[in-house]
Amino acid sequence: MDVTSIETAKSLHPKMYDGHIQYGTAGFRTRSEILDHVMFRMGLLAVLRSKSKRAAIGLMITASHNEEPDNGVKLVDPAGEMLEASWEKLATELANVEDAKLVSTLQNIVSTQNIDINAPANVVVGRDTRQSSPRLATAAVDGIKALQGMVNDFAVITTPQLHYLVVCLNTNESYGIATLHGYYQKLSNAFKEIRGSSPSYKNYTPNLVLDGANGVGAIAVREFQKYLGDSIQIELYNDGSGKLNYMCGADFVKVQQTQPMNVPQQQNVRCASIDGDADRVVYYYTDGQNKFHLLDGDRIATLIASYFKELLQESGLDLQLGLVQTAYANGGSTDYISKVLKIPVACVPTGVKHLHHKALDFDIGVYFEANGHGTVTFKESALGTIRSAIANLRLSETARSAASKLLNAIEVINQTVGDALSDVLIVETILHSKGWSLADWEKSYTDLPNKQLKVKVRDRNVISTVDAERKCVTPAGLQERIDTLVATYPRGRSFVRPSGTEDLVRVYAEGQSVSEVQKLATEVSLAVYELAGGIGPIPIVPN
Ligand code: 16G
Ligand code: MG
Repeated sequence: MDVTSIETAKSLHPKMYDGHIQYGTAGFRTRSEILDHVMFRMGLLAVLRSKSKRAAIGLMITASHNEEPDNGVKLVDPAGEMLEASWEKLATELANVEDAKLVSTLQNIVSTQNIDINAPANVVVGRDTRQSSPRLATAAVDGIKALQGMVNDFAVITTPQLHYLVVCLNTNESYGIATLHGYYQKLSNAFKEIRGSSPSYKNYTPNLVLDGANGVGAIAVREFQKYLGDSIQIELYNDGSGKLNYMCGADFVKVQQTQPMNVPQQQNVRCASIDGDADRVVYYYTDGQNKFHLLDGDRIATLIASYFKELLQESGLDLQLGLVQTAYANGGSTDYISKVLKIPVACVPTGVKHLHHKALDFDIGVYFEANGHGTVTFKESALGTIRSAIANLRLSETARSAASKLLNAIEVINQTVGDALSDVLIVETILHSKGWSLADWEKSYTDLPNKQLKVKVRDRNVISTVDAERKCVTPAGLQERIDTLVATYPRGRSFVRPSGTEDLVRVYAEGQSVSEVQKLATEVSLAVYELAGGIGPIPIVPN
C-alpha cells in the first residue's frame, strides 16, 4: 500500500465532521457539506472491494429523492447488487475513523479480508445532477487514485445505468455493451421489436406524460427518445430546469398521492413520475371527475407478473414465477396476487437488497416496493429453457411466439436493479399488448386506503422489528398497543419501523376508508410518540 500517496490525498479531504454517520439501506445519505471525506474514503474502499472481488465495482453519488442540498454515495457489487452487508460495516467504520487512523484501518481491512493489494482495481463512477455532485466525485476519484485504482468515470448517469455498466464490464459484455449507447440500444431495440409497426392498440395510445423530477432521469429520457423514435412519444415535464425533487418526482407523488407541480392536469392522460436518480417510477391519471388515481409499484408488479404468467401458460413452459413485496405493499395487491393470480408472494424487509435477493429464489422473480422501485430477475437456466423453446420446431407456433415475446420482454428489463426507464418500457409494452388505458389496468383490483406518517423520536433505534418489519418487538408494549388499535378497524393494518434514510420512525396504516385510516395512522403515531420517546410536535394527519 502506497502510504505516502494516501497521506497526500488525505490532506485534501480531511475529516471535518464529528458526528457518526452510517452506511444505511442505500449507502451514506446526508447533508452534502459533510460528505467530502466520506466520498474520498469510499473511493479508497471501492478499490479494496474491487481488488477483493477481482471485478469492477460501482460508486454512485446521489441522494435519490432527497432534497437538493443532500447527497450520498453507494457502492455497487460486481453482479450489480448492493454492497454486501459485512462490507457495509467496514464502510461505516472507515467513514468515521479519525484521519490519524485512516491508513491503519485500511491496512486492517486488507489483512482481515485477505486482499492482494497488488491486484488490479476498476471503479465505475457515476453521479446525479446535484450541485454538490462534481465536487464530491472529485473526492471519490482522489480516493480511487490514491490506491492506484483505475477510474471509469461516466459522469452524469442514472443509478440504474451505473448498475448496468458494472454488470456489463463484469460479464465480458454478454449482458450488454458497457456504454450508455449500449444501454439505450439494448432496451430500445427490444421495446421496438415487441411493439412492431402498430404503436396504437385499442385503448392504448403511444403517448406518455413524464415528470422527470428535475433530475438526471430527465437527461436520460431525452436521450432515450432519440433511440425510441416514433414507437412512443414522451412529453417531458420537470426536465431539469426547476428545483430537484421539489413537489415533483415519484416519491412526492406516491406519498402525497397527488399530481406533481408543473405537469398539466388533463383528464384521462397517462402520466408517470420518476425519482431524482431514476430508479423508481409510479403511474397516475386524473379521471373525468378530476379524481387523482395512483398506480404504484404494487400495481406495476401485478401487471408484470400477470403478463409473465400469461406468456408462461401460452408457451407451456414450466418455470417458477414468484413475486416479492414489503410490508408497504397494499393489502389489496397481496390478496389479488395470491387469490386471483395465484402466484407465490414473499414479504421481506424494506430495501432493494432484500427484495432482489429473495427474487433470485424464483426462475422468474418480480420484485417491487410500493414506492415504485423494482424489477424482474431471471435465472440463467430459465433463459436457457426459454431459448430452447423458441428453437424447438416441435412446439406449436403459439407456444414459440409466446416464448419469443417472453425473451423480448426480458431484454427490455434492466435486471441489475430497479430502473425507472426500463420499468416504463415494460409497463408500456404490456399496456400496448393488452390495449389498455390506465383505467383498464386499475380495474384488476382495488387498493385499500392507506396513510404514512413520520414520528420524530430521540433514538429511532429503540424500535426493532421482526417478521419483515410487520411486528415490532421493542419498545415493550408498543406492538400490543398497535394490535389493540388495529383490531377496532375492519381490514385495518398498521406497522412502524425506523427509517433507514432519515432520523425518524415511519408509521404505515391501511384500512377500509380514508377517514378510518387517518385516524388509525394518528393513533399509532401517538403510541410511538409516547412509548418510543417522541420529540417535537405531536404527529397528526396530514403529515
Ligand atoms: C432507500 C432504498 C429503498 C427504500 C427506502 C426506504 C435502496 C436502493 N433504496 O431509498 O429501497 O424503499 O430506502 O427508506 O435500497 P426509509 O428506510 O427511509 O423508509
Ligand atoms: Mg432513487
